[in-house]
Amino acid sequence: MDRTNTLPLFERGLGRLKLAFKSTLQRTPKLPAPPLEHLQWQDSLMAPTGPLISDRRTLAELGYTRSPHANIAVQTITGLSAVHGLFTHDAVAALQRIAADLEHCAGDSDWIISRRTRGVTALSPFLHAMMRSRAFLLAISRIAGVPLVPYPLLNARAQVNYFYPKSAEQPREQLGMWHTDGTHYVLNILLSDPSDFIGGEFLFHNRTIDTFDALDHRTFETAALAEPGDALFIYGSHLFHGVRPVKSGRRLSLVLSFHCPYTTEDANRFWHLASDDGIPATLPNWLHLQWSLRRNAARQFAGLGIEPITFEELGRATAPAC
Ligand SMILES: O=C(O)CCC(=O)C(=O)O
Ligand SMILES: [Fe+2]
Repeated sequence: MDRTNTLPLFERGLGRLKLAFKSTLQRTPKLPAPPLEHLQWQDSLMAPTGPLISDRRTLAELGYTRSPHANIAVQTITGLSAVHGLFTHDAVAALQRIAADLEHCAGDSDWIISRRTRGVTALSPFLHAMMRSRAFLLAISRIAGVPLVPYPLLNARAQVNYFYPKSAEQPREQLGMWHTDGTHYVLNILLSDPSDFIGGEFLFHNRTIDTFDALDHRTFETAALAEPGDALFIYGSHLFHGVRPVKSGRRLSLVLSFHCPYTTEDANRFWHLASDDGIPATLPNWLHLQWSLRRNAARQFAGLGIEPITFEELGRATAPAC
């Protein structure tokens, strides 16, 4: 990869603070009503044979020696995993349609991803039901190596990203800057057919975050996303990643975040959220997040109306209660 293809790095420190004030002043107007959906989530929309994993590296294999969770071994947590055939063709078609319909709620910004619709589980009953399905959560938990629930904060739970090439109407380059996510467990699902766009590669740095250098491409890899519906699962708070500009066609993706209810650690920081949502909206969200993270696992699963997913069910030793 040559230098002209280098992605910018998302603001840190003071830059993120400035963005928080800018976002406070530039709140987007109230969103239009979401489109009506005729599609309903059913567990049969997941491939009966389960997904095929073409690449799995634990956090230990990425170079981490200490686990971000006091009660879970670093060798068991997935750092990245390339996931194929998680959904049936019908499910991918449904997700593509929902993502395309949700674009009328999308906003443009200077944030990591320039064009996206956030909080999509609140806008789509299909996505809402999918994220609360025990079968779906169990499949993602198996990929992650730890039991998962949907991320408690609605805005950060699910988003659809839209990437187009530069044009007269859209002179700004749309890309996903180099960044780490504000959430730990993140499933990045490519919805467009890779043959329908040029560029838009999902890049990641294949080592720990403290070894990241945006100008040193030797540790960068491209995720193997070959079909619509293919996904890269990442421990997003500990893996630098980004999406290169789309040169032609369009690229849509669905990004879902999860939380391990047997842990209380969370990667999100007030200023990370505020740089996205502005300060006033972040205050109540932040308090709600802190309260949610402190509920025990049994209550978190009960809140979803499903039987708890356990470490034993994933073939792992129990994590100490916390
Ligand atoms: O669009 C993608 O494939 C991933 C984007 C991403 O990293 C994010 O939304 O945090
Ligand atoms: Fe990301």
